[in-house]
Amino acid sequence: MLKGLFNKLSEKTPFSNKYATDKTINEDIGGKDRAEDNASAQAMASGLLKKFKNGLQKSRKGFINQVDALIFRKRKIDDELLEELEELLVTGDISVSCVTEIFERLKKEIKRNAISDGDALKEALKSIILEMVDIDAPPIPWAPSPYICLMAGVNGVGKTTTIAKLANILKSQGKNPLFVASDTFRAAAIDQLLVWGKRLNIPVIHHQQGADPSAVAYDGIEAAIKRGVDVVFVDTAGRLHTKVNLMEELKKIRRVIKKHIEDAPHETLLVLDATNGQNALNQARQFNEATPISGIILTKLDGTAKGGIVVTIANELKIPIRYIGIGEKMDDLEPFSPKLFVDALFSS
Ligand SMILES: Nc1nc2c(ncn2[C@@H]2O[C@H](COP(=O)(O)OP(=O)(O)OP(=O)(O)O)[C@@H](O)[C@H]2O)c(=O)[nH]1
Ligand SMILES: [Mg+2]
Repeated sequence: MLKGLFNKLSEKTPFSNKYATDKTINEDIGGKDRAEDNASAQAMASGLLKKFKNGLQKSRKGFINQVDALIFRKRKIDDELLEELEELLVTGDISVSCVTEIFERLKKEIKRNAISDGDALKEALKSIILEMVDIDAPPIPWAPSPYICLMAGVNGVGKTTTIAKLANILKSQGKNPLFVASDTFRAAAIDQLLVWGKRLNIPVIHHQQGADPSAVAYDGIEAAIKRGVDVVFVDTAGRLHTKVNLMEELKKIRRVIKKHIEDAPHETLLVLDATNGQNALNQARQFNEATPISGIILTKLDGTAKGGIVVTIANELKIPIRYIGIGEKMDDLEPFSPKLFVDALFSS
């Protein structure tokens, strides 16, 4: 079981690949070192589970507690229980079409008598949800250099803060990031990025408020090439005079970036606020129509009691969720691990 978890954690633990993760292999080959490595990796995994559990505390105490209460109050698995469960999942921000899919599968399991009690029902629900959030995608390679990440999303979702958190993770892995302040809509947006740059010792390419965002991006990529930086984060505005402008601006920024590097941006990461519920899904659809989104960062999961939005976003869009934001602190951004997410959500 741990093997899958290890693969998922590979971004966080770049050294994990070289270690055997199977307990029997460990014991057979012997080697105190390997056993110790495994123990420390297990400790890391359990530390992360704890972090996920804390971050998802509101959802665990919210809709998952209600699911538990329902299943164990009723005990008998009948149509009434299933109907109530359906409603609960929808109120937990799992979209109607996802809930329909979940129940088609659950009912099949019930029919073949694979589910006979509440525990089995909960386990089946957990494994269906795990499959739904587990979008198969190779990890972000963060190469070639400079690796260009365009950050998109409506205002207030956490783009700028997430850029800082991500850059902080990459710096700790020895990478050399650069910030580009293409949100020129508000002076405060440029200042905010400058403050993060100063705090993290990361250079910021910026113009004045009201400048052309694409021109800033052009200069930013040019500077990145000249300076030999590894990763570039292009911050963009979440609010312009109209939504059409916002999408057109993003397209223009992409075109301008391509003038320097044809394959760039290598990532277009859409930041979504988990507390926006179904609205987040609508935003994702709109952005994805305007410009191809390569990954999603779901912020503020700590602020919602309806963690089901993760299921909706992953399953409806089939775009990988790359990171989740679980707090306001610098280290409150974690690579999204489907297994850890589901384990944390359903844990007591
Ligand atoms: N609780 C919580 N707050 C977060 C998280 N991520 C970001 N925030 C907060 O959300 C607020 C908005 O964050 P910003 O990074 O300024 O959002 P933005 O998308 O850049 O906003 P605009 O520049 O206005 O488009 C800040 O107060 C952040 O601290 C998170 O994962 N959890
Ligand atoms: Mg911002």
